[in-house]
Amino acid sequence: MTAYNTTNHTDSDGSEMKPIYILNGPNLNLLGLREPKIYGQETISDLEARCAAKAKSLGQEIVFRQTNTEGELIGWVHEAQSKACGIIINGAGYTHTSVALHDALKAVNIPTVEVHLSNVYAREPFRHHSYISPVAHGVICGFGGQSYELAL
Ligand code: CA2
Repeated sequence: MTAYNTTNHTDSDGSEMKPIYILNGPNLNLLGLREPKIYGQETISDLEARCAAKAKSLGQEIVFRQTNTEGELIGWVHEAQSKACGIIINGAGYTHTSVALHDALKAVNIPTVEVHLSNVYAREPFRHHSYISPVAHGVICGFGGQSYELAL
């Protein structure tokens, strides 16, 4: 996945400008290829481009990543502590299962927004509980790709 964080970007006061990490969990690489009625037609690359355009309009750098592996996702959360100014995370299935992801997000003290494409509360009961929500500053769900833009 492309990383949109370029080097040597500075803020107006000359200080280093850190990117927002946009982290995506398992199976989101299938976006646009399966289940379009639930998740829409947009592919993960389309979503990345949408986020990059929104971030550019805000003068904000982003790093956009997707993984199917819990440990890799947790490693990126740890990395964000020193390299990012915030996290936007769609934990996908791990949202509803991962105490380890909860613990990792709790351990980093940068603003975190949980996002979902679908309205998880209008879906099966097992999607109504999130291990991320208690350690996120805010939650946005149900707006498709726009959830990510709102988070930015
Ligand atoms: O609505 C969301 O963004 C979800 O995080 C998506 C997850 C789901 O487990 C959460 O409850 C809500 C699923 C991501 C898998 O995405 C697919 C996309 C196309 C085809 C199959 C799966």
